Amino acid sequence: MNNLIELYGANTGNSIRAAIALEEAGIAYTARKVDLWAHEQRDMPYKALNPAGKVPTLVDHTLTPALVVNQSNAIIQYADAKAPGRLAPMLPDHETVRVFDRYFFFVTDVIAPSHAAFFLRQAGLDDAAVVIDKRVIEQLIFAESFLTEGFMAGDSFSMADISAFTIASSVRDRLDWKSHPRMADWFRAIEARPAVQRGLNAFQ
Ligand SMILES: N[C@@H](CCC(=O)N[C@@H](CS)C(=O)NCC(=O)O)C(=O)O
Repeated sequence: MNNLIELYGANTGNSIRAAIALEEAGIAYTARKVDLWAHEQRDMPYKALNPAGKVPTLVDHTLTPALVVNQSNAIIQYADAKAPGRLAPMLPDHETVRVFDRYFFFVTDVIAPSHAAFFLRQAGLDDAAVVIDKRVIEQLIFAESFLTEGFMAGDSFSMADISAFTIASSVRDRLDWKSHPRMADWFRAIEARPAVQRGLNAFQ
């Protein structure tokens, strides 16, 4: 618990991704639950912190003025900057670049289309959503080829595993795990990490 760093969020992939990053980086914070069903994200006082009315939001009161971060992936990069070496290698070398390369693969090629499919489904455009969902699964399965050294970007846990894990969790019922044993082993190993478990439970 640390009231100096607050993470506002709900039990959704975007918030959990941010919580896992803080946990894995060893950054103390207080989780503040935002009730999406009660539309708290769209009302004051939360909306003053996040004008888009979305979760998560991180507030770091150790800085003056307080630092406010609204994007889950920017929170991951904040955690990496604050605790160097935990979510990506410290040196700007080949390994570091590979971590960012893989991390952005999940952010832009898997998570972003998954959000698009969600909005299409909400708009009743189910056929279009199915096409995008199929692409999400295909891209995720392609990522099994990244797992040559055990993790998504080499032989150590990194932010690439965080982004991959939250999106894989959200489609876990639609993945043919038996046909992708390396992916299944990786998923089990990431899910079993104590910091990941704490992040998964941050907004329960
Ligand atoms: N790109 C943002 C997306 C945030 C987002 O879409 N959050 C959803 C929950 S997963 C939300 O707050 N939805 C509530 C709403 O739209 O009212 C991020 O990665 O943080």
